[in-house]
Amino acid sequence: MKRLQPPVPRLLLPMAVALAIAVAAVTGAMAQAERLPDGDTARAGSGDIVAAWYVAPTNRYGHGVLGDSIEAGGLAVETADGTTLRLMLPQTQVFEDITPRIVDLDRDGRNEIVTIRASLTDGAALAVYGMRDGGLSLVAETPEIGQRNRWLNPAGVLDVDGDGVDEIALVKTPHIGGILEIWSFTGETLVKRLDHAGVSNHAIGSRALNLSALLDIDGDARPELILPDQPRTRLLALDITPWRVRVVGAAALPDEIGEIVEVSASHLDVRLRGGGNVRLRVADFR
Ligand SMILES: [Ca+2]
Ligand SMILES: [Ca+2]
Ligand SMILES: [Ca+2]
Repeated sequence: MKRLQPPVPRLLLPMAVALAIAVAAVTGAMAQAERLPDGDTARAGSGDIVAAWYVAPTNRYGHGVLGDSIEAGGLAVETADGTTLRLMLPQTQVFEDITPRIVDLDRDGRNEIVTIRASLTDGAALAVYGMRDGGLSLVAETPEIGQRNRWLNPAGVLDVDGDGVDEIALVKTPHIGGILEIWSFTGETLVKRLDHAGVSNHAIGSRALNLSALLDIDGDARPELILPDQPRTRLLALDITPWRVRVVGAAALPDEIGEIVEVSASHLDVRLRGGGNVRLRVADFR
């Protein structure tokens, strides 16, 4: 004869379920608040968003080009009044990035958060977030590259056409034949203006994403975009005008670039991948 389980008191079962749900909710909230382990907090001195960082570490993508296969499932911001807001991605996406970038692209006093967001099936897109109607929302995005495990890395912002709104420079697929793309932000969308092959601003497996800079090498008060060539052993000075790119200078490096660590009006300091730093002056690009 089958032994009967002692009946669970009627009130205890709902309480146990409620407790389990509450524990799951707290655990879930903690997981959502947990920071990306190798990410930093971006900060801004003015505007509606004063800080931004990635949260909700996840290994659901497994591409692993940024030093580990832990990417972020969410974006957190702190607003000027001290409120923390979080935006969680669907399970089909991650932020394949380390630290978000805060910039007021259109100088309207509302900061844009520029991110690298990847789809598990279609690879990376550049996605811009901001405060809309009191909440943190997607504002504009490029199309995804269209293939899993394809990545892109932003290279900087500059107002190419002088309309008061910064364009975004990015390098698509920097590991397998990088292509510089320039995108204009309209406030609601991103519009591609040009592309230019033969550059790279990331070494696969590296956590260093800053391999580009703005530097006026010819003294015309318009900065050139400084970007490594495909082997990353030369820095190219690119003059970008609406809408074309010209290589107007180049400086050779003794070793592959690791990262640009300092930029002034007269020079760049470059950390080499194999160790050691080198200073490149404006004249080195002529
Ligand atoms: Ca803005
Ligand atoms: Ca512009
Ligand atoms: Ca210039």
